[in-house]
Parts: sequence; structure tokens; C-alpha cells
Amino acid sequence: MAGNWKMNPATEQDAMDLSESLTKLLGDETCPIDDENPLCTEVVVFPPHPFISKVKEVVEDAGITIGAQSIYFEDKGAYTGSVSASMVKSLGCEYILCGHSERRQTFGDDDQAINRKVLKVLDSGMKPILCIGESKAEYDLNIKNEVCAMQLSKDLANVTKEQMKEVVIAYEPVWAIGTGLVCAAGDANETHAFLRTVLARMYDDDVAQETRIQYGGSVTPDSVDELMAMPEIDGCLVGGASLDADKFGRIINFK
Ligand code: G2H
Repeated sequence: MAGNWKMNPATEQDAMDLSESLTKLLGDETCPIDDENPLCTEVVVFPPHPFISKVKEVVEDAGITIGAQSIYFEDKGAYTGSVSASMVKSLGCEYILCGHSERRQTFGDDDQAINRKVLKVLDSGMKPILCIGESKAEYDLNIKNEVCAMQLSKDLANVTKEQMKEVVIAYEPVWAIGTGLVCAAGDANETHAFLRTVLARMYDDDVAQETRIQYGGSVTPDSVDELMAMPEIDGCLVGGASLDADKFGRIINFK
């Protein structure tokens, strides 16, 4: 379960308050999934860059992992306002969001740039969460699958089968993001199943079955149980509801 705070909250103090509420609420109910803890729910939060260090100090007590919402693909240099993979890695980030639709739409990240970011994250020893999904117009034109397949093939270009063990996919239909219009669980499940057929074509059946695919787009405590009951949905990428510790806590403890 991942919480994408986007450009929130407003101040460092607000970020600390949210982190403390979440940590208190969760206690030690979360833990990293590994061979010893295969049934744990892994929880990651993505604060804005300036808050990463302080938030990490607080939330790691509850076993929560920290991630960054974005990086630039170059290592260093004259890129005013940008943040490199090594910078966020040195702060303890393990996951990086790549290709979020808000980055695609507002900041002009195209598939080539997203691919370079995915490769940079992997080369730096971190894990990309690659966000893909169709717009409302593409959904209405009934080309959702074609759009998602194209994004997967372009954004994962030159990513090896071995590297796919570190890649997470987030299916986020753009029309569902921040709109309150959550995708019907059955429809999301069907799209996830389709994405696995694309991964099987690009790699093989093992990669298709083992890659974690999260759903994102207006997930709330009201929708999470039905989504997580779907066999192809491995987790959720949560925006708005992750800014409320009670709501995010309920989402993490889905039934
Ligand atoms: C989708 C999601 C988190 P929200 O962008 O990435 O946001 O849950 O607010 O729709």
C-alpha cells in the first residue's frame, strides 16, 4: 500500500503531525515483505522531497518504507530545481514514482524521459513504481488497453527480466485520479489481467505473474476492500486518502 502525498501537506510541521498520527495508529502492524514475512502488508509513503528525511525518522518506527515522488534521470549538473536518484537514495528512499499522470500532464514527462528515469532508478539500486493509465478521452474511445500496452512497452524499454523483479506497476486511469470516480473493481481487475498478458509477451509468464500491479485513482476506505479482493490487484497507490491517517490506516488494514 503506497501513499502519494503529492504537493501536501503545507509545512514540515504538518508533515510531522501526519507521520506521527500514522505511526501511532499502525504501531508495528506493518513490516517489509520478505521471505520471513510473506503475508505482511508493505507500506510506503511518498512525501514531498523537503520532508523526506524527517518523515522517514518518524515512520520507520512503524515499519513504513519511504519513497520519492520524482527524480531527474541525470546524475548531477546544471538542472535547476531537479533532484537526482543518488540524492534521494542517500536520504533512505527505496521506491520512486515514475510516470505519474500529473508528471506526464503538468511537467511534460514523455515516455522517453520516463523510461530513462525507470532505468536510472534501477541502476541506482532502488525500485520504480511505474504509473500508467488511459485518459478519459482514450477510455471513451475504447483504446484503454492499447494505450496501457504502449506505455508499458515504451516505459520499460531495455529493462531486463532480472530487473523486473524490482519494478512495480501502478494502473491509474487518469479519469479516476482525484475525481472521486474510482474504477469499478471488476474493470480494474480485467485491466490488470490484460497488463499481465502484455508483460508475458514482453518477458515471460513468470514476470507476468510475479510483478506487483497496484491500482490507483480515488481509493478510499469505502472502495479498498472490493479492490483488494480482486485476484489481479496486488495493492493500491493512494493519493488524497493517504493525507488522513485514519483513512490511510483503514486502507492499509483492508479486509
Ligand atoms: C492517483 C492517486 C495517487 P488519488 O494519482 O497516486 O491519487 O487517490 O487522490 O486519486
